[in-house]
Order: sequence, then C-alpha cells, then structure tokens
Amino acid sequence: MEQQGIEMLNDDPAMEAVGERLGLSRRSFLQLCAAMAGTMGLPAGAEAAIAKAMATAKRPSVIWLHFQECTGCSESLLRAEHPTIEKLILDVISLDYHETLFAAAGHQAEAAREAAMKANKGQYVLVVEGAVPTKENGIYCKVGGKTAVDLVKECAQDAAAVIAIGSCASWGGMPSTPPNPTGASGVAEVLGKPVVTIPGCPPNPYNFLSTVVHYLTFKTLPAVDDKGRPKFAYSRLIHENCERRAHFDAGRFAMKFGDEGHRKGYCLYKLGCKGPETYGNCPAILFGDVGNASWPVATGHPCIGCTEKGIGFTKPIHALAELKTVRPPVGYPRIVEDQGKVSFAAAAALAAIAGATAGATARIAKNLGKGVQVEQPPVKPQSESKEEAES
Ligand code: FSX
Ligand code: SF4
Ligand code: F3S
Repeated sequence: MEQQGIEMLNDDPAMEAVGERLGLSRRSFLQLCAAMAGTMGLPAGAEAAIAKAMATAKRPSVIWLHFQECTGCSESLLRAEHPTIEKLILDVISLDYHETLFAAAGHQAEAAREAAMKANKGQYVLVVEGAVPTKENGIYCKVGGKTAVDLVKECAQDAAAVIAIGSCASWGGMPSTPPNPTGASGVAEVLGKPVVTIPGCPPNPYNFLSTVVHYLTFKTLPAVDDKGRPKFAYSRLIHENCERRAHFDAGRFAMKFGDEGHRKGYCLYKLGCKGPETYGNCPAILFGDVGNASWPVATGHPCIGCTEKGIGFTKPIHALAELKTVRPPVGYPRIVEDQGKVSFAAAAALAAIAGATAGATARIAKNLGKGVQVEQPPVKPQSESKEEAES
C-alpha cells in the first residue's frame, strides 16, 4: 500500500467520513491509527496506511463460530460502555455469521453461513471462539447437526485466515482443565496447522482489533510467537509491567486474602499470582471501561495465567509461579524485546483513544505511572526477601 504521511490525510474528506461513522473527530481517528501502528511496532508511515485502509478498504467477511466456551470473548468485545471498541470492530469487519448475535435461527442461520462462505470463498476470515471437543468422535459439541470438529474443518477450508479468539480456542482453555473429559482442544491442533491465537479468558478486545486492522491494512496477519500469539501483545511478562512489582522486588507480599498486606496492595505472588510466568499486555492496556483497577491484579486477585498454555486452567491457582526474572531489570523501560518490537506506551494510548474519554486517558496514563500508594513497612534485607520469594 502506498505510504503517505499522516499529516497529508488531515484534509482528506474520507478521514472526516470515517471519523463520523465511528463517532470520533478526524483528529481522534488519526491519533487512533497512529497509536495502533505504535502498538503493533510498525514502522513510520504505517499509521497513514492504516487510516486509509480503515477509511476505504473493503471490510473482510468474518464467519464467527462458537464451540465450548462461555461467550465471554464476544461479550468483552461488545459490552464496552463507550461508543468504541464494538463500533470499531464492527466497522472494520463484515460480521456475516455469529450465532449469538444473529437474528436468524436454525436452518436460516446455517444457510446464511453457507451463503457467506460461498460468496467470499478464499477471502473470508474465520474466527473461532471456544474449544473443540475431540473425544468420542466429537459428540460433545454439535451445531446444526454437525460436530465442532467437522464444522471447524469445513469453515477453515476456504478461509483466507483463521483466528482463534480466547484461551479455549487457542489451546482448549477452561474446558480442557484436567482431566479434560471431552478432549477439548485448540483450533490449531484440530486443523493440524498453525493459526493466530488471541488467548485470554476473555481476551483483551484491543488485541483482537489490532490484529484485524493489521489484516485489513496489509492483507497479512501480524508476526506471532511459537504459540501463535501476536508478538505486539504477548512479548512481555505480566510481572514486568505490574504496578505491584516494586513490592515484589522489596519482598512485601500479601500472605492471605484480606490480610494487612493484601489490603495495602502488596505483591500477590504468595497467593499464587502467575504474572512471573505469563505473557500478556493486561497491566499496560487494562480491560473495559469500568474505571481504575480494571485488570485482575489491580482488583486484588492474582493473575491466573489465562493467556498462557500450561499455566491457566492447568496449574493450581495457589501454586507458586516459576520465577523467570527474580531481580528487577537493570533499567526501565526496555523498548526492544527479544520476541519483538513493542511499545506499551502506544498500546496504552490506543486503549485511551479507543476509550474515547478524557477519563479513560487519565486512567491509563495513571496506570503507566504505576501508582499504588501504600504505607511502607520496614524493609527486609535483600537476601532474606529473595529467599522468601523463592520459598
Ligand atoms: Fe469464555 Fe470465550 Fe474464556 Fe473461553 O473467552 S471468557 S471461557 S477464553 O472462549 O467465551
Ligand atoms: Fe504483580 Fe503478580 Fe508479579 Fe506480584 S507476582 S509483581 S502481583 S505480577
Ligand atoms: Fe489473564 Fe493474568 Fe491477564 S489472569 S487477564 S493473563 S492478568
């Protein structure tokens, strides 16, 4: 796509029109595009390509399947209070089949899916929400008389791209919790080929939006890690960006729910927080529009590792996380991560603009400042704290 400076788009009437469609000023819309480009670690000029694509590109047809899950993935996309994330997503895709949102039912719905697949053969994006049960020939989940195994294979056959949204579709997630009675599996495993995964239970809608916008703009999906997760969102440990990290480093831990340390906002490692072994951008971009503290650790609950296969829904909630980094990094912040180039400030800016309110912006800016104000107890010697952390 032709690269064009974003300032040249200021006078482009198409930018005004797309802004109106989304309920954003032209300036906010262009800021959103710049933030999205930054979030994905794209080179200079990409923001203009994104703006042009969002304004003019044909929206890709999306077939959205539901299998073993709670529909939290769809809910998290659609329940934002501000006129933002769902508007943005529904503006950049043409949602041609979605069992929860469809007005049609029964044969009508199945006919609509088949018609959309035929009309957009080789060009539609298949989004799968939920795990695929594979035991007993897949009888534990059927839609319209077909097993989930058969349906996902049928729909993937002519898809241009496949995205597994949520932990269930990514590797089995919650339904695959041992002993996994239904053989709940991820989409890649069932199809026998890699797919892009956006894990999280539910996943953060901004990560899905950025992935779709990347596809819309460049006709390719973003670079992924060995678990199929976009590197722009899953290349940092939760622990690296956690607002309680200073307490971890100083050896200040909550030992029980509701104890003094818990009430003071100390580190949740001893309560089983899996932040030290879980990759995700939750502390940087937060969730939803509920105000401050809108990510698990900020509410006082340990991270359960919901974005990490082998941790979330597998490792006991109270078990201690494996420490990949015991000591604080030498300097903050690290800009270039070995798994990919990301900018968490840009990720936060994206969330702020998509939040579309000054309140949301302030909330995210505050989070970047990592301000958990607590009274400081006597500091233990470093060696003692480290032993405690490792015990
Ligand atoms: Fe629920 Fe989605 Fe969790 Fe799974 O999200 S929020 S059980 S990841 O497939 O609906
Ligand atoms: Fe935050 Fe959990 Fe790490 Fe403590 S262990 S600093 S609560 S991510
Ligand atoms: Fe999940 Fe942990 Fe983020 S529980 S939502 S990966 S903070």
